[in-house]
Amino acid sequence: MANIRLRRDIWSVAKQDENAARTQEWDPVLRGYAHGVELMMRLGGRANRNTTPKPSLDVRSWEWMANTHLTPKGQKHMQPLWASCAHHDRFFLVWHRAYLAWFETTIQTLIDDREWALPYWDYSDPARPETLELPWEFRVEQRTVDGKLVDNPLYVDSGDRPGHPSAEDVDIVEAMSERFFVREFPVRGFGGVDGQWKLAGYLEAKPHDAVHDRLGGIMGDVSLSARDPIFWLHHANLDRLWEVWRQLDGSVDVLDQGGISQQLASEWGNARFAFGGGSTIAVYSVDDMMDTTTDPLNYEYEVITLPPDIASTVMDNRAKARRDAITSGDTTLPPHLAWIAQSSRGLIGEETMVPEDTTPPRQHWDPVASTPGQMTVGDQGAAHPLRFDERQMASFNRAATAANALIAVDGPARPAGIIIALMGVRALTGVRAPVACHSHYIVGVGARDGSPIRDAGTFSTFGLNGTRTDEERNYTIDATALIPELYDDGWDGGELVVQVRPETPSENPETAPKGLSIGQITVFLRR
Ligand SMILES: [Cu+2]
Repeated sequence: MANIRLRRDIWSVAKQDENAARTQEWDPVLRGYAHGVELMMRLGGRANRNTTPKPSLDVRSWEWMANTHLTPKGQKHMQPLWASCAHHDRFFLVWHRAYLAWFETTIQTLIDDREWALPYWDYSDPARPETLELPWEFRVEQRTVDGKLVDNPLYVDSGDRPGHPSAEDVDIVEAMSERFFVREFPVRGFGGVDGQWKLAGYLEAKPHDAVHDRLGGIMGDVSLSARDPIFWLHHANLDRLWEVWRQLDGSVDVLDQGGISQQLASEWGNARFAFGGGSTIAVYSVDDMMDTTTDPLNYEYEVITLPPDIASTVMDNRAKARRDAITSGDTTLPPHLAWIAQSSRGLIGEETMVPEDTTPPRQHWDPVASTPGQMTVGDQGAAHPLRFDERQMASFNRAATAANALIAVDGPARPAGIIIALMGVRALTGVRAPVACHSHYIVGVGARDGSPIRDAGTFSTFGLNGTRTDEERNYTIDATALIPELYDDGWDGGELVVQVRPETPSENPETAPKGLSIGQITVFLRR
């Protein structure tokens, strides 16, 4: 049996300050990493934007590694297994797990150390705000090896890595509060959605996309991001957060989840991920990826518990979602158990002992309004009034009134939820700015034309900058929490103004990113 290696928290092994990182010998974990990265770079590729397309490139080189994720626009000499990453996709977590395993094995071979394991960058502990900044080992231009100052292969020029995430960007409460790996569109699961639409799961949207975008530069450009040595520690952390989620009470991973589509079940059972080229190809099955402590993975994480404050908020959110499902009749529990749950709630309170559902609650979301065609979002943002379709509303009202017989109403029924879906989002082309679109956008809603716009949520556009111009993303924003405020604003429940704007408009309109085009905006109401 192979040894189980420990993937360490970078903060357990990193130096405390700049001077120490430059003048003292590093921890063996980081020494091994720097050595491995250096050897890979010697075989081809650097941590910058320059691409040196070579027809004969070593499979173990830095460039081959990075191109396997995605290749820069206009890349020549493509290889069959390049550009194979899965984004905004339910395979996001499992594909990247295999990718990291292949990377880790490559480093082990190059540095001839079978015990070496990739460290992870944990940035999501509110009690350690300093962890939002990169460790010094990734920021000093030179380091000390055997008493001599040498170039640091983990260093990236600040122009290629201009920023760092905020506490909000790395907030994992929303992701960890979701119990199910996949949900049905327009609702998202922890890891993605089931069905035909492509949509990021909660974890991929945040912290994954948000951290990429906030570091900016190479990391903010999906086609170059794997050239930055911090990429691998960011992804090791996301892989760890999947393990953190899996061990939380009530989490249902995809294979244990009831009600998933036949297509997903067979995709999940049959998927294989291949890396490398020529005579050195590594193949991983999804099955191989479901237990990190067995072959071929053989690793564990130093910490897979949530910080205490986050853990209590997450468990409260999960309990509340469960009570809501029971009281609204959305539960998939067998009727007698649902009845016990419902009738004992008042007597026993919140700690009712009822088995956890392994199937997501049944929810009915009606599309009630869509934009007629494509809209563009420039530097100043754009707003669209959406009148709800009368026939859709008639059926929504009938169903909603039947479900809540006690609150019959004349006008539109009060929705139990609102989701705004932005479908077919692309970056506009023809740019003078370094990027085609802003990295962060805010979605706001208003009761009617002229009403105040209330912010419903944000999305990061990681994946749209640096890729093909026909690359598309879909985003959903849950505006349910704003329903009371919309009524305060005099909402008639028959229309909604949807606004999309960059979080930070450019200071200089001349060099502003051109922005986004949105194929369609759809408003969903929950009965
Ligand atoms: Cu990534």
